[in-house]
Amino acid sequence: MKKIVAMLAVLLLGIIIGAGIGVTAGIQIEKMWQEKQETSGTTETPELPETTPTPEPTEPPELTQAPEPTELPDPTPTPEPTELPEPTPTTEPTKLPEPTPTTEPTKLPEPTPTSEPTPTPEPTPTSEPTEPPEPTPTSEPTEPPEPTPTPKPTKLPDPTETPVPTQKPVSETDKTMESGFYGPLHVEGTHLADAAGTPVQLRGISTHGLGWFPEYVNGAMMAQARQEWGCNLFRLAMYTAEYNGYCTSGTGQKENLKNIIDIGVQAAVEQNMYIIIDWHILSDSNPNTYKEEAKKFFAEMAQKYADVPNVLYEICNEPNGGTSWSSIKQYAMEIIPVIREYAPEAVIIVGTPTWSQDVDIAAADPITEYDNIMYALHFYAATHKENIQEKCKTAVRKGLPLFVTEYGICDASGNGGIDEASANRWIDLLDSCGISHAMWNLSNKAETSAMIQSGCSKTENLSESDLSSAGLWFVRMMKEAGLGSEEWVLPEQDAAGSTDTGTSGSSGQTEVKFPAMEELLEASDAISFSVSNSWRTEQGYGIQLDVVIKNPGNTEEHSWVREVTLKEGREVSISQCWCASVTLENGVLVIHPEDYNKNVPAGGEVRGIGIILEIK
Ligand code: IDC
Repeated sequence: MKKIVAMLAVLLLGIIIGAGIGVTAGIQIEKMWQEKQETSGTTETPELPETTPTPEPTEPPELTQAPEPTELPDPTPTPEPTELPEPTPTTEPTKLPEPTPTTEPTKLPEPTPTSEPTPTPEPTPTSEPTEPPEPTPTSEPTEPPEPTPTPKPTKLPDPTETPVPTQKPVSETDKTMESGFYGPLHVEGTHLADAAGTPVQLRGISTHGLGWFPEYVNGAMMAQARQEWGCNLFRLAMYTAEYNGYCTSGTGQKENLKNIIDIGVQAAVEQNMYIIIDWHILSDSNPNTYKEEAKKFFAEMAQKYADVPNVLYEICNEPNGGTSWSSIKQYAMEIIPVIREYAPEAVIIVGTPTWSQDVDIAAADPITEYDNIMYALHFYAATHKENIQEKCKTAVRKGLPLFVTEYGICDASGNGGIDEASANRWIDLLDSCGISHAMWNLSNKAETSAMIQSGCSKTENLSESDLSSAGLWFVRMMKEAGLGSEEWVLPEQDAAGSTDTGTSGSSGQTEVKFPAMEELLEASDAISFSVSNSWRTEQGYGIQLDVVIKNPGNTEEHSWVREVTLKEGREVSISQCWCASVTLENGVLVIHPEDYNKNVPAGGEVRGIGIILEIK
């Protein structure tokens, strides 16, 4: 009998030890967070617990074999005539074939053109007649075109109920390592807030796709972003359907990607940063495309990081291709409860229609069933200007909590010219509303939005000369916000509103302006053009025209049409257009209206039409 009791005891002990080992890995990150809680207030950087299942950080998933061969020509040459009123150019007008294979030795080629029907949000006109300048209950842009002359000042007129803070809520305390991290966050009114209800604004950077550039997700890189640049936010952009995407690449890659996320989350805990896990839909347009995968993924993430307050969940990067808000909402209503089951308070960010630009539409019909929900607003400063800022203001006035989880200071292709003036206006607006933001992208890809020089192969410990113009702008912006280390001595600012070529994604580029629009076409009293952006392409120029249709007559004009004969001497083709349809035949541009802007009152105008031409 004694013998039996003794054997049972041994058996029991064995089971307990076994179970203990089993759960150890699972609770490591929670432990890290708890340990940090106990030691908070110090700036030391504790060692990561040795037992955490850290995957090889240096091993980018299968990235060695294919040195970027001849980059495929732009993956999205097909215009997308269907979607209106938001123009939907699907090309990346400024995206050149990757010119420098040497700079991305380890990268794999870009996804094939066919797989990316709609990678780039459209360049949009700088003023959009179809957007109401003032918030209106209807989100449909059917209003008569109304010129929206000047950009709004950065201070919003006080919204009805929810006050918009007019200054950076936490700029002073942000400066130190201990601060800038506020523990678990929640959403109050239009803001993120800490437990005491103090508004919190997060600022930082987004990775490029984890499948392309996993190597920048490492502790040292994130420590630098935090300690030297002042970032308290890091976004992990995990494409679902593009190259090495989560839903299109098989089980091994899924594990790779989750490992990279885990490295990021651990480093974020270590560095007192917040981190966004971004389900980066793009060519898959509608988040419902991979909804079941998304549910599984977010269940796993929320369970794993249930007690890690650093983690925010972004459930669909940029719905596009005409995906409606109601369709996004349906998706959100299935994903949110999955996350909530494990992480009941976690902040969840929902993408909005038209590449996360139509926050005004979301504001008209927000998700009311759950707390701590925010809405993504994305912009690319050289493309998206007052019209999208109006959407931002409209949404904030209606009390919608926004999060700019992605923005660029170049155009919507991620390439092209930098528009610093527009970028600064955007940042002023965000800061004046206390809206958190993350800049696209931390990589050395040869594109303007990449923060690192394409010739730089470092993945940590970057210096000034390793940064591209976009990277330098970012560090400068953070410094000007009172963040970032004084040790960063930045080169003189580029010429204000400088336009980079985008061919190298780096600094030192020369300004590119299309020499003379008058050589190409001429205005009349019925139509005028202005160049809102231009850039060099391999064979010539890309030029973005803002078009104004005028009616010099005394009677209202119905279903207007304009024909403009191009001057000889240049080979011109239409790359994109919006808010009108445009054809080019025998050297004549023929411009037809859309339904909503087909009438021009006597002496009036139609604005907001944009055309991108390629010129050789
Ligand atoms: C771009 C990358 C580019 C990549 C492409 C894939 O910068 O290197 O080839 O995606 O389609 C977004 C998207 C983001 C885009 C970025 C620039 O969220 O994935 O990245 N952009 O086009 N929305 C607006 C712009």
